[in-house]
Amino acid sequence: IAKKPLIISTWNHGLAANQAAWETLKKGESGLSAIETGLKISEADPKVRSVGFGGLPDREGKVTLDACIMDQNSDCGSVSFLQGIKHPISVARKVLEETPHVMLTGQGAFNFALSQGFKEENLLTPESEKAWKNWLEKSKYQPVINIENHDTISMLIIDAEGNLTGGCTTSGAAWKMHGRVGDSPIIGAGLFLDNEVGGAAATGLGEAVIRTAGSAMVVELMRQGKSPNEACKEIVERIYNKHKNHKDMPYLQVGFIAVNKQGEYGGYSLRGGFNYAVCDEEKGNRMEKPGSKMT
Ligand code: SD4
Repeated sequence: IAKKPLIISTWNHGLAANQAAWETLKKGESGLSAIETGLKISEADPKVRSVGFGGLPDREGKVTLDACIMDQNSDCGSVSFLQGIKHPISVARKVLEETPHVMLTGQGAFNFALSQGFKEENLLTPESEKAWKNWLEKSKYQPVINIENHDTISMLIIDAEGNLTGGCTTSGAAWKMHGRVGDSPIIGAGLFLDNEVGGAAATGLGEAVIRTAGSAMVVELMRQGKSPNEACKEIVERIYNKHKNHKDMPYLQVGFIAVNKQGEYGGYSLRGGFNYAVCDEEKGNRMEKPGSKMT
């Protein structure tokens, strides 16, 4: 039975992010503030090597970040290929609130961030630099499934009034080509919501999520009456069918989380190992493990 408010985030690092987002909601702040506050926790944590500060770099040793945020009015803001700014989710929010656009990328996103008062910082930690130097020895691009159990963080919120907000932030696939943009800043791929229906968000190999418009499709299936679990499962099945003979299949992982307008939530992944954090009034903040197509 559904509970509102409810917060759901991908992976183990979702727990700390949920906690901060929950406290923000409880203070009476907006869903956008809760998303931003929650996701900033992962972005700032150097131990999370797949998001923000301390994220693994691209093959040129540069940390490049993707993030987006979306609200109940379908307003959204997104940054991609952003370097030198610790909190891309905050810049994405500024794109939503302060510009006539949805997406800013690369140097333009960086210049915009500076104009909004963000400071340039070095995001490559000694640990991540060392990992990159080790990688250079073989220089083989092969995404790692369930990277350290924290890949992208994607978060969905349904507030006490039943309004939806969502966000994603990531340093993307480690050792990607310089300039590569994943699913996470792309509305419809890494994140989508429709306040009449529900919201969905993705983690995993962004290329596969973009090819299939993953999160938008999950929301559309919920519109047709599928539960969040069923909708996530059907899209994972579709992604599997499209990729079973694809070169990406050996390292393909995708996972979705979803919440509907009633506050029912769910998730599903291609391979096992994916989990998400859920927070509500009744059961508190905990990890849950969704079903998966493969082990
Ligand atoms: C992306 N979904 O950029 C993100 C995270 C990732 O391997 O690193 N996937 O594709």
